[in-house]
Amino acid sequence: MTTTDSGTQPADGTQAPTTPMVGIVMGSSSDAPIMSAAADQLRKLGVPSEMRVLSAHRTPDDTAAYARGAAQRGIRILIAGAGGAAHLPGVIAAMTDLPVIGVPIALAHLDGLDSLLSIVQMPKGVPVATVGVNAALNAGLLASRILALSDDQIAAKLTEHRAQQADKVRSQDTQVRSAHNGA
Ligand code: RP5
Repeated sequence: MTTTDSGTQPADGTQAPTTPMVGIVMGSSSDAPIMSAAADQLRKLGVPSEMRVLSAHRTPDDTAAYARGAAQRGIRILIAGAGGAAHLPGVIAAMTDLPVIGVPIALAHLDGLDSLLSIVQMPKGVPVATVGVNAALNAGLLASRILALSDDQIAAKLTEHRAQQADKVRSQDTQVRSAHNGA
């Protein structure tokens, strides 16, 4: 699946580039309800992405092929989510020089602590930038911030996003103050 922001298409009818810049991978389709938040956030910021189910344990050869070929296909950042013995982000980081963002997924047992520790405690020399448990939205934002260093359009959308976020909190502040302080 490739997702792009149709709102960024030029008015002259030409197609904006849709080559995925971010690869979103997950260990099982059961992770998709969480990981789709990364794709949604990227789409809102006009960042094309692709999604794959690849398992470090169950399809190790496919995972290796994907990790080794991603940079050559134009992927700039990888977001990898997995739960339990969550080795997918680390295994991918071992096979590419692209930045890898890990998303620990909470499963039925251990509340995601197992996934978090599996992803965050990487050995020296093989970094994975780990976001919070189930925090796929933040993974999408972090990937966008990295891309924005060399892309003015993404940078502008991020600035707008942060301003909208601030507006929401200010409006909450107004409501709470009015309800509790009578002001
Ligand atoms: C992990 O095992 C996957 O990332 C998923 O979070 C978990 C459970 O997978 P399924 O049993 O739902 O396929 O590898």
